[in-house]
Parts: sequence; structure tokens; C-alpha cells
Amino acid sequence: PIPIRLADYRPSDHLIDRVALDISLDAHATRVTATLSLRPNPAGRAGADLVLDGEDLTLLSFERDGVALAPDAYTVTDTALILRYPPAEPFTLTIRTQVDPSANTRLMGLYRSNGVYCTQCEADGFRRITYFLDRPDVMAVYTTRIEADREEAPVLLGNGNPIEAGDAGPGRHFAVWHDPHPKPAYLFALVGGRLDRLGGRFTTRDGREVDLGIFVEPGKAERAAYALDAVIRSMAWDETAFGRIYDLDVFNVVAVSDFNMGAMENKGLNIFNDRYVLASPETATDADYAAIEAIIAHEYFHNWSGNRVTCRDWFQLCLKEGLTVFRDQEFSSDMRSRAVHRIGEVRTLRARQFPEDTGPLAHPVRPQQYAEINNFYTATVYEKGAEIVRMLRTLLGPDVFARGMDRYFSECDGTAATVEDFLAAFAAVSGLDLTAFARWYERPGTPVVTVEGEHQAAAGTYTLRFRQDLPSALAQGLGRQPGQEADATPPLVIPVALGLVGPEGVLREAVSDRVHDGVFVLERASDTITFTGVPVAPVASLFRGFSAPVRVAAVATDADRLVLLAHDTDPFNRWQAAQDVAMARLVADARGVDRPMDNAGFVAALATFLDREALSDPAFAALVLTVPSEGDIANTLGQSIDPDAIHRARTDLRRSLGRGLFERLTRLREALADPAGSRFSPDAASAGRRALRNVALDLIAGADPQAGLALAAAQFDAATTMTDRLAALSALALIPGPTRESALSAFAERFAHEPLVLDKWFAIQATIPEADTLDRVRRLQAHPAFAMTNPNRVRSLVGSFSAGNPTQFNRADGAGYDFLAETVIALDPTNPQIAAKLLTGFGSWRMLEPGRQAKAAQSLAAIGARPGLSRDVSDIVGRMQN
Ligand code: DPP
Ligand code: ZN
Repeated sequence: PIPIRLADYRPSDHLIDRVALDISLDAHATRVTATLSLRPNPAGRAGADLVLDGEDLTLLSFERDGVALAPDAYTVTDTALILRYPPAEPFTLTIRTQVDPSANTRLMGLYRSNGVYCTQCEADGFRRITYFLDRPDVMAVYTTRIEADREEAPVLLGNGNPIEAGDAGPGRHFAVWHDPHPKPAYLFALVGGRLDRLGGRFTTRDGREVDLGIFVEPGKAERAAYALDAVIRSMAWDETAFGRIYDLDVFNVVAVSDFNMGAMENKGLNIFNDRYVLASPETATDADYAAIEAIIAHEYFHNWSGNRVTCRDWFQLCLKEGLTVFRDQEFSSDMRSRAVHRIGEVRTLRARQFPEDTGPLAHPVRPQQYAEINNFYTATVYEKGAEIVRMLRTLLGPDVFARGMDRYFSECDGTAATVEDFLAAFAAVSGLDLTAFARWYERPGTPVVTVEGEHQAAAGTYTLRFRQDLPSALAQGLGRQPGQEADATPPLVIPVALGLVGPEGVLREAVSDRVHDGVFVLERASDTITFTGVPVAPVASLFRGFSAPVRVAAVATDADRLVLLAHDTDPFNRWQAAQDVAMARLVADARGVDRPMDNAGFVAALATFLDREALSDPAFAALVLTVPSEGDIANTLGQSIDPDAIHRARTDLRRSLGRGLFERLTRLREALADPAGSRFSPDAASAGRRALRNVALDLIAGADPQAGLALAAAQFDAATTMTDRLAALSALALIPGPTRESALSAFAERFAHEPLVLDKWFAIQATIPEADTLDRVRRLQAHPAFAMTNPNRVRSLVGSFSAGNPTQFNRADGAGYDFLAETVIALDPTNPQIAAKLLTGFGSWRMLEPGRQAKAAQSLAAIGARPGLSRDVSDIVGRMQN
């Protein structure tokens, strides 16, 4: 595919000021009449042809200013409707097209999900509804009339405010929606269907009464209560935290079951994957509740960061996504425990973004080119994009940062903006030159910061030497010649939040003139700072709160780390210290180092920690006790990965910690049990108690499978929440035998009519680390509840296998790779977006040991050799093989 380049951006030659749509819904022949008010763009090329984007459309008629155009005045191609010699004055086009929503399996444009008409237009789905200038810098005011069969679609929803509704002939009715805020086409949406509504109200700070509606499948309205509550809390929070006020009279959220993404921020009409709306204690885990809260907030916050201020072009995707992830993370941190949430954010970043940044799909947060934009909705754009915004706040301080945000929103309101516009707002309020900082947007790869500390006892000083590097493989990808020095690229601006910790706690007298408000800014390739007032050898607590998205290479002993676990004031680094101690063992074990490391000191430190803190902060304790994942270990090893060795190492450590803490964990589970008759609450504190109970169960089962089996089976039978039931089932899933199989059957029977719960059942089975799992996954593909047409099903079975089962996906015989390749090839013709996403399961293949690498290369080659691949899949497979 031919890439589109940021450097080639130029403004549209034409603009569209107003759009009137008249859409008559029909299962196979939906008719769309689009009336577009156009004019030449003064910033464009005068006299240029008008090229309207279009895909899978049947053109019925085409008029200019009310007159049918002669056939030789325009051209229709597979991807465009081209009007030659368009007028130099404003003009109106009326375009009638027909589309078939039932045949739309790509789930882009207008399609049907369980009989409900719905749309998905980001990034470029609007062109599958009508011919249009389908680019985000063309912003128009939309009025949409929707007509449908009254029985089939009693509910008709559009963007903006409802202005009219009524009869439209026998059995038909209509509704008209008007959105006064100019918007790009990707924010267009409509919904028509039989849906129940859970309603609510919110009064904005400026006195607007907003009608809230969550629309779900009939009979499920009560499962929307938590989502509605999250909408109300999001609206209130954005007013106080960012001064952002809602700007329409209605705000609707619709849950649909077939959806490529998590959710979509269409103006006033957010459309959601139902897994991020529907929740009840029996069907949703605590993690599900947290995800619903976060995604409801995320889409709502887009109303300002994305909709009021949108993106000039898709290269600027991080402008709305990175910023909005940052905003939803802040919201969740305020709603929950900030420290616990931060650890969760970093675990996600390391699990998803770090491998991406190290592998063949690495790209800058703002890419310079793309062949298929749908492949850039990535952890790098989203999560690393959010980390850049967070670094900006760390560098500027919260007050200046808040002023910069206000300035950005007010200066750019109603415009399609760029990363430069965003940074300019902060440069203006701070007086700082942010040119060097902006390199974070351009530079792919995870920087490595190497730190060495040295204590000068006589002088009472402590020196820290820093060096930053980009891994060389990546640097070569950036055009650097092999052998060229690493520091040939200009350095990044890296905020290092840090402090010194003594054997008994914080060293209050330690100061350095390079450290302000606990932050040292590393701006050069290497730098040295010195603290005075350090009479004893300290332990440096570096990158507190994970102040920059880097890997840290620092020499530290177990003893140092255990000092941090016990005494650091930064909860993130206390957790990190425990992870580092665990990781040192896991890495040594997975590398086959002969002499196993002694775990006694680690166990003793964890025991002390649990005795002091487990009951006061169970959520944090649960994280401290969680052994790093197999993915984490693989990322730390970095090359010649043998997933079986990693699995063995993790199993060994889990067993050893479980044995060492057995009595305590058993007592903890009892101490944390719910009092009889207590009612479920999804709040963070209650969830934290469940989390610690279930981590304890996991370690107990790791130490003594028979004891674990009994406890898990009892918990499975008695569970009143999905969190507890699923944790029990996960523990059982690791212990082969009849108890596991009967629990799996019981679960399937109990939730036979709950597709979202069966997703969990598919996922658990797909991640069993045993040799016959691949056969099980193949059998499950034939299960009546599985459907290749539904993205949630595909993700839960196939995606869980490839992304969540390292030993079986990476089987030495290559059968896991063959299976993924087959599935990608099978899915590509119907839903290329999901096929391409699945294919990223191969993202870390170059880190594997040579035998597996060869097998993965064969599977990738087999995919690449298929004729007629979608642009989505051929883009990924091509980059993967590079
Ligand atoms: N709906 C996706 C998101 O909010 C893309 N905008 O991230
Ligand atoms: Zn988003």
C-alpha cells in the first residue's frame, strides 16, 4: 500500500459548512439524501476538482443547485465521486445514495448489530454512508432526519438535540436531530432500533439541564445503572478538574453488541461496545466496573478533547487520544486510589506499549506516515501519548499546566488542531521553549536511562550519574548507520522524580540544586547531580510515580530494594521495588542460572509488609504480591525468549512465595471475607479486598494445588459476585482434572444466555498453559455461542490465546502461529480491522529464540502471500516482516 505522509498535508480545496441528511432506514436498501453546502477553501487550490470520498455506495442521483448533473460533469470510481470544474462560488450538492446495512460486516459506516441500526465513522467510515470530504479538518453543522419502520426501530437517535418527530406514512416514523456545533464527519452517528432507556439528569455549572439516556437491549436497563452514574460523575469532574462544561441539552449512550472498538465519542451520541456499559454484580468483575467507569469518562471527555477541539489530520490522533487517556486516568485516580491506579496504568503501558515500541510495529506517538490509519489506534498513540501529557504537567507544575490546558481549549475551540497548537498553549503560559520536549512525539522506541549512584562518606555527599540511550536496533531504523554513536540523536527531555531514602526512611537533609519539587530534568545525553547532607549511604528512589516512559537500568541489590519497599514515601516505587526483587529471580531462573537465588529475605520482607499493611490497603497489597507476568519477564529478557522457561520460572517463584507466606495468606483470606449478608458494592475499597483475597488464593494454589483446588471449588460454588466466581475459576483452570472441567461446564450452563460472561469463559480456557489448549480453542470455535462476526467473541477466544497464553501460542512446533494465521486469513474478507488487530499478536516475534522465530516467520510469510489481502492486514504483515 502507498503510504500517506504528514509532510504532504495540505488543506482541503473545498469546505462544507452545512449538511442536511435524510436517511430512510431499511435492512438492505437504506436511502441517504445528503444536501451539502460547499464553497472553495481560500487556503486551498483555486479551481481544483471536487473529490468526494465514497466506498461501497450506490449512487442514485446527483444534483448541483437543484439541477441534475450531466453524466460527463462527474466521475464515479471505487473510492470517489469527482465533480469537474466545481463553481468558484458557494454551491449546493444533493446526492442520493443507497447502502446495504445488513451486508456491512466490516462494522464501519452504517450497519446492524442484533437488528439495531448503528454507525461507526472514525476514522473514515462516513464515506460508507454518503459521498463526502471525509477528513477531520472539514467541519460542518449537521441536521439529520432519520426515518424508519416504527416496529423495527421505535428509538431514533442522532447527534445534537432532537428538534422534531412524527409519522412518516404507514408503519413509518421519523425524528430530526440538529447539532449546532460544527464537527468533522467522523463524529457523525445515528441509531435506530428497539432499545430500553435508563434516563437521568445533570445540571451543568452554567445552569443547563441535560437529559441523559443510556440505551440498551430490551430488559437490560438495570445493568446500565453504573454507566449512568459514571456519566454523571464524569460531567461533574470535568467541570471542576478541567473547567469543561457540557454543551447540548441531551447526552445519549447506546450499547451495541457488535463493535470493533471499545466505544466512540460521537457528538452527543456515544456508541459503546456493550461490554463497557452493562454491569451487574453477578455478571461483571471489579475490573469490568473500573473499565466501564474509565471508558464512559474517556468518551465523555472527548466532548472537549476531540470534539470541540478536533484533529487537523489523522497524524494528530494522539492530540485527542493521548490527552483524553490522560484525562480519564486522572478521573479514575480521583475516583479510586491514585497510587493503585498509577500502578495499573504502568502495568498496562509495559504490557502493551513497551513491546510495541521494541518490535517491528514501533512508531512515533505522532506517526510520520501510514498506509491504513485504523492500524494506528495503538498503545503508543494512546498510552504513551498520555504519558507525554503527564510529563508536561510534571515539568510545568500543576498550576501552569492547568493554565496551559485552559489556553489550549479556548484558543483552539471550534478548530481542527495540531500537536504544535497544543504545545504552543503551554509554551505561551510558561514562557518555556518546548522544542526539545516535542521530540517525544517524533521519536519511536523506549529510551533506556542508566543511573549510577556513589556515596562520598567523608563529604556527606551522594552523586547520581545519568545517561539516556535509544536502543540501537531502533536507532538504526531511524536512519542511523550501524556503528554510529548512540548519542548522535538529540536527547529527550526526561523528568526524573526522585528522592533519597536512608536505612530507616527519608533523608530530609539531602538536597541538590538540580532538583526542584522532587524533580530533576535530564535534558542532556548524560548528566550528573550531587546531593549534600547525606551522612549515610542512601538508596535512590528513581522515577517516582513512573515520571517518564523509560526503562531504567540501575544497579541495585535486594537489600536496597527491600529498603524502598519498607521505607519509600512513593507508593509506586515501593511496588516497583518488590517487582524488581521478583524479576531478578525470574530472569535468573528463566536464563537457567545454575544456583537458584534464595527467596528467604524476600519472603520475610513481604511477610512484614503484609502484617503491617495488608488490611489497611488491600488493593495495594494485592499488587505488591502479584508476581510479574510472563509477558513482563519476556520484555525484561528482551531476546532469545523461550516462553516455556519463563513459565517454569514464574511457576517456581509463585510456589516459593506461596509456601513461604502460606499461613498468612490463609489467615488473610479469612480476615478479608465479606461479613455474612453484606451487600455488593463496586467501590475501590471493596474491590481491593476482593483483589487481595484472590491474589492470596492464587499463591496458595501455586504452593499447594490440592489445597488450592478445595478453596477454589468452595469459592466457586459460594460466590455471589463475578469477581469471586471468576477468580475461583481462574485458579481451577490451572489445575487439570475433573473439578476444573465440571466447574467450566457449570459456568457455561449458568451463563448460557450471557454472551459477555461467556467471553470470560472463552478467555479462561484459551489461556490454560497446557499442550491441548490449542485443540480446546479449535473446538470452542464451533461452540454455538462463538461467532467470527462478533469482535468481542473473536477477541475473547482467539485474542486471549495469542496475547494471553505465551507458552501455547508460542508452541515450539509452530501450531499456535498457524492457527492465528488461519484465523486472520479467514476473518480478513469480512472484518479487516479485527483481522489486523489479531495479527499484531505476532508483534514480538523477533524477540523469540531462533526455532520459534523461524516458525513465526513462516506463518507471517503465508499470510503475506495470500492474494487479495485487505489494506489493514497487508500493512501489518508488511511492517512485521521488515
Ligand atoms: N472511540 C475511540 C476512542 O475513544 C476512538 N476515538 O478512543
Ligand atoms: Zn478516545
